[in-house]
Amino acid sequence: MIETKIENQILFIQLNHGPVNALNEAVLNGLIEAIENKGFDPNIKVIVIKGNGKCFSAGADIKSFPNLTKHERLNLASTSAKLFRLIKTCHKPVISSIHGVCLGGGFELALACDMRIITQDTKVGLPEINLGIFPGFGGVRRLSDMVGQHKALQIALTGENVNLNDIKELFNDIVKDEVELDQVTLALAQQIASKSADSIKVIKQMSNLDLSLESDQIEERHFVDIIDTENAKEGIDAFISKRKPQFK
Ligand code: CO8
Repeated sequence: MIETKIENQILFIQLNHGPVNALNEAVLNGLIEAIENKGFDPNIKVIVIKGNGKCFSAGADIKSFPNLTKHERLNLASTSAKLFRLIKTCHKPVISSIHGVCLGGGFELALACDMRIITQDTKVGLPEINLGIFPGFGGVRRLSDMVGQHKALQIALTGENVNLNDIKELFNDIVKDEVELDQVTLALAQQIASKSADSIKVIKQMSNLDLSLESDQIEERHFVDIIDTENAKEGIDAFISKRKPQFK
């Protein structure tokens, strides 16, 4: 259900649960396993998540809902929360590369990633309300933070597919088709992978912190330490010697 490959320090994770990459316990656990196993490997600098086949994901596996016991529903909720926390806390930036359909839990997964690139014809929305449930993978909270409560509420309360132009701030790029999606995703991942692993890790951590005094202190400590890394020595020396740095 989850396939992985590593190329040029990029971990590619593919959802492979046709026809619409519905998210069930096994798929979510597969994602957790992929990130836990390889997402902390010092040789990996970026993670890309993409759906195989016709879409990114149509959300949670609706067909499994009627048979889930209360215990299994609780497991599904806690597994998704674990995955989304892991995406935030792992040291690598996670890019979701989105095409076709990105609905419900699929959209919530994309929102939990650090960056998003999407094809212009992708169906995006939170249709859970049409099933008499709600976006239980943190989507309303994340969306409120990212596009404002007024837009998040409209999306979640109507269940309508969203015009991408109304939420374009969510995306690093909106591209023409899947060919361009793969090119633009790879170019971004490769560009990041050419940088220092130490800088990538700290920048990702900083992006999750607020502007409190405590966060200032964490940032100060990182700044003091990062200058001692081999990568910083290489980057600074390369600048002074007018050459291209070779980062690890
Ligand atoms: N789960 C299971 N099966 C699905 C899902 C899904 N989410 N979406 C589509 N399928 C199935 C269809 O039933 C169909 O199966 P079959 O061939 O056996 O009839 C097959 O996939 C293909 O679907 P369509 O024939 O409908 O194909 P289309 O290309 O016409 O449409 C769509 C594709 C747009 C994806 C359409 O199927 C659709 O709108 N699907 C529903 C999307 C949706 O409502 N998503 C929200 C799911 S609920 C959710 O994500 C909750 C998350 C939080 C849960 C928290 C729990 C703790």
